[in-house]
Amino acid sequence: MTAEPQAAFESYRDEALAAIASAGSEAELESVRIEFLGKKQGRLKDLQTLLGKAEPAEKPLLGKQFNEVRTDVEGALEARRGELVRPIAAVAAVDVTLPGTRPVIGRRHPLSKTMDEFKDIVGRFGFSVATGPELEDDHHNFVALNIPPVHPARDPLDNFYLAVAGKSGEKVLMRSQTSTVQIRVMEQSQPPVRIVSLGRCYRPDTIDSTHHCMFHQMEGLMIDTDVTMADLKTVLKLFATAFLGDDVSIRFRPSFFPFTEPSVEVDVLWRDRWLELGGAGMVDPNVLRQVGYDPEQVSGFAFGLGIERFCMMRYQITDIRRFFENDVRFLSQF
Ligand code: FA5
Repeated sequence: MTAEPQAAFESYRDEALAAIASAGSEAELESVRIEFLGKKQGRLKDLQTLLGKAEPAEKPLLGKQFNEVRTDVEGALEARRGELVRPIAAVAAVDVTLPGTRPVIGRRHPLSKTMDEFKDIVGRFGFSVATGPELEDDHHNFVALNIPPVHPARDPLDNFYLAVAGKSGEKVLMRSQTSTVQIRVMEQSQPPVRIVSLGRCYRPDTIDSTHHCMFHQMEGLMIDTDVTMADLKTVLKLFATAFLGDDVSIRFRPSFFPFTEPSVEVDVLWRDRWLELGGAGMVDPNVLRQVGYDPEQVSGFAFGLGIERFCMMRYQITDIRRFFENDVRFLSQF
């Protein structure tokens, strides 16, 4: 038997095993595999050529040796691959739901915390939470709230309209108040009703330290057989006291909203200052009729409070714009 193929097998195996052992990454190992085990070209192909040229009588033994060498190299390659991928497998086994070991940078946004607290407080008064869409049609944003197409009350609320029409071809706009949810709830349920709805509103207001074009409101609605302004004042006083922590006073100032009659602005006396909380009033009989309620049988109150303003009071934040700048130095204080 010629020594040439056997020597070639040996040096192939030694070089391959050395290259496999020194491969430091999966990518390097793949290059080694292509060089030593690649099917189309490479060192294994050369050995096969050598085998093909051997004497027929030598071929069975040489073939056996060739297979042993190849199996050794393949085995070493797989073993090395296992070592290289093990760190990733170890990462996969980490329970990502466990608390991290590094200090956490993220916090709940002060507005989210405020909204959660609002829901807790009114939940204790028996109000459940309702939701409604932020993209509204003209009917829910205006008409059902007693604001017909030519009504001047539209002006400050006429809002950002979408270029795309709704399902029935109606104009769609970003809601300008959460009062839209009053209508949606009453359309879908019969009295008694006792809900709040918290969420974003949009208005073409000039942005300054107390106004933004996007802000949050909490709407409240209570409808029953005998609801009065006294109930409204009691609920708002209890609410403000629960949130602000002191025995606060509530003040109603006469105002106008097309969907309540009478309507009021609500102020709270807190730390010797009167601060505006929002608007409120007794639900207008026209609104009740629109949703199929009988104003002779039921009455109710509604209120809409600005969430940012409450949150600013509580945490002594002087500029509403801070809420939406996502500055970690600001957010990490809460
Ligand atoms: C309303 O939006 C009425 N829907 C409230 C209401 C509900 C009245 C139910 C009657 C019955 P008003 O426009 O006043 O009312 O807004 C209510 C509160 O939202 C304001 O007091 C203020 O706290 C907040 N708000 C209004 N506009 C902005 C704005 N651009 N930026 C920040 N907060 C605002």
